[in-house]
This record gives sequence, structure tokens and C-alpha cells, in this order.
Amino acid sequence: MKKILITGCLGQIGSELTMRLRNDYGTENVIATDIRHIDSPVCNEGLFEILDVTNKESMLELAKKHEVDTLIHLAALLSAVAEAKPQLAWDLNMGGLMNALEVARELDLKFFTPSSIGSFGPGTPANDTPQDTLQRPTTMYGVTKVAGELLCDYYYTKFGVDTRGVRFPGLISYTTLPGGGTTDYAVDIYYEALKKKSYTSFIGEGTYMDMMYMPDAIDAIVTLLEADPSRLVHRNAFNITAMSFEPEQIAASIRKVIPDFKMDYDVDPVRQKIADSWPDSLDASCAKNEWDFNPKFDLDRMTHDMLEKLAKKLENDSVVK
Ligand code: VAH
Repeated sequence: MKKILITGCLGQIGSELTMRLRNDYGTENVIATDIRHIDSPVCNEGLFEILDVTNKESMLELAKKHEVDTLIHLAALLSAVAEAKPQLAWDLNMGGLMNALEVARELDLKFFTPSSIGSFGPGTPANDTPQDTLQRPTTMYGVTKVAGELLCDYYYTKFGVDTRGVRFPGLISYTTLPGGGTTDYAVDIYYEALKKKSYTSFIGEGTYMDMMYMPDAIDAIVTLLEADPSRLVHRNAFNITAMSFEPEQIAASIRKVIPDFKMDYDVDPVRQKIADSWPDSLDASCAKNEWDFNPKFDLDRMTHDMLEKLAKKLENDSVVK
């Protein structure tokens, strides 16, 4: 990986991945793109281009202009938004992916795009979900993720495109506000804990989902993309996870730092139905065996880091306003 074009850079993953890759590979070697420009480090502290991923020719033109060797495609709608706008989700998630794969094929680029635990459905074994198992998701988001996995494997076997991907669990970060996901309760809760010492969860008690702190997610992307291809038995997409918890457990973790934190519930039936269709815990052994996946943050370490970093961010934001 020497020169990288990233789509969806203003999203939850892109906003941190862009800064990490600029640090690791050089600012001049990372071309960040998104559908809009905003006043942010992603747009202001390196190469940034406006890109609508549903326009293949403009994506191809940018990849040629910057002479990239790697394409990381992140632009997509997340689960809850996709469920509210299923036709738009199909057009963006699948149309954008096809365009990105075609650009990677035509220019012989290394390629990464994420799948998700959302690619599984109610018929999937819920605990220690295997790498290779039934995938019959009941959401449009999940349909696009399963189709995306199959399309990426097709481009590898049919055209030799070096496609690689992971099935992300819920990702928790402090750099961007939650963006329409089902697991976002586990981001919201930290903001509310700091602002109000209380949170009303839209996901019900006892709902287990796989989760991961963003630094581990970014490490996973870089490690997989730099992995020796001869070791890869799988490609699209690897189960990865760092922890599995339900709302009461993250609340208990927060109370170790904020003892008087309180939580109650107002369950969102749409996002609860999505969450109930997903696994409780994944088996990530293939990722560990094939490319040394090794997450560093458990729930309490994530909680301490998240509350510390988010408190500083909220303080800075209030000073700026
Ligand atoms: C979502 N955060 O909730 C995303 C992710 C596994 C969840 O795909 O849609």
C-alpha cells in the first residue's frame, strides 16, 4: 500500500482512518473523498476531493489523477437509515460498490470495503458465529452487505482484484457523532453520561451485540491490507470482534468512572428488531489465524479512554462555540 484513495472519509470509520493513514503513509499519499466538504481535519489537513461514489467516471478520474495503488471504499448507508430508505440504500451501497470495484479492476488496485455483523440474520448461529455459515439477513443493510461480500469475492476470483474485507461489529468512537446505526446506543451512552449522568437506551436490556473500539477497527484495516496474501484463506469478509455486551454491562462499566450514572429504556422497535436479527458473539479465529488480528481494548479499557477523550472533545467544542 503506497498511495490510497478513501471514499466516505467524513463517516465514523473514515474520519479516523484518514488521519491514521496520513500519519502512517504520509499526508501526500492519502486522498480523502466524500460527497461534501466540511470544516474538519479530514478536509483541511491533507488532500481532499469531493466525490459522489455513484459516479464511476469521476471516481476513475480521481484514482488516475492521483496515481493510487489502493482503494478503500467506505461510503454507504448504515442499518437504521438504510431500513428507512431501502431503495436509496441499495442504489448507494451496491451502485457505489460496483463502481469502486470496477475502478479497482481497471487500475489493478488493492481493495478494501467493510462488511458487518449485519450480514447475518435470525437463522445464523447466534453465539460464536462461525466464519462460514448461513447468511440470510432481514434488513436492506444486511442484504447489501451479503451481496457486497459475494461481489468482492467474485472480483477476486473472476478478475484477480486483490479484495479484502472484515465484518465489523458495532464500532465505538468519539470523533464523530453517531450516524444512523443500530449499535449507536453504545456511542450515545458515553455522550449522555458526560452531559447528564443518565441515558435512555433505545436498545433493550439483555440485547447482546459484538462491539469494538475504533482504534482496534483501524488497526484491523491496516493489518489486513498489509497481510501476506498467501496466508489468506478467506477474503470477504472476515469475522472480527473485540467484545460482546448488552446495555446493562456498558452502564456498569461507565459507573466504575461515573458512580451515579443512571440508565433507563425507551426501546426503538425498528432498531430493536434489527439488533435481534444479528448475532450475539462472533468467532474471529480465522482473522487471528490468517492475518494476526489482535484487538487491544476490552469494555473497561474502552470506557476509560472514551470518557477521557470525549470529555476533552466536548470541552473544546463548547469553547469553540
Ligand atoms: C450499524 N454501526 O449499526 C453499524 C454497524 C454492526 C453495526 O454495521 O448499522
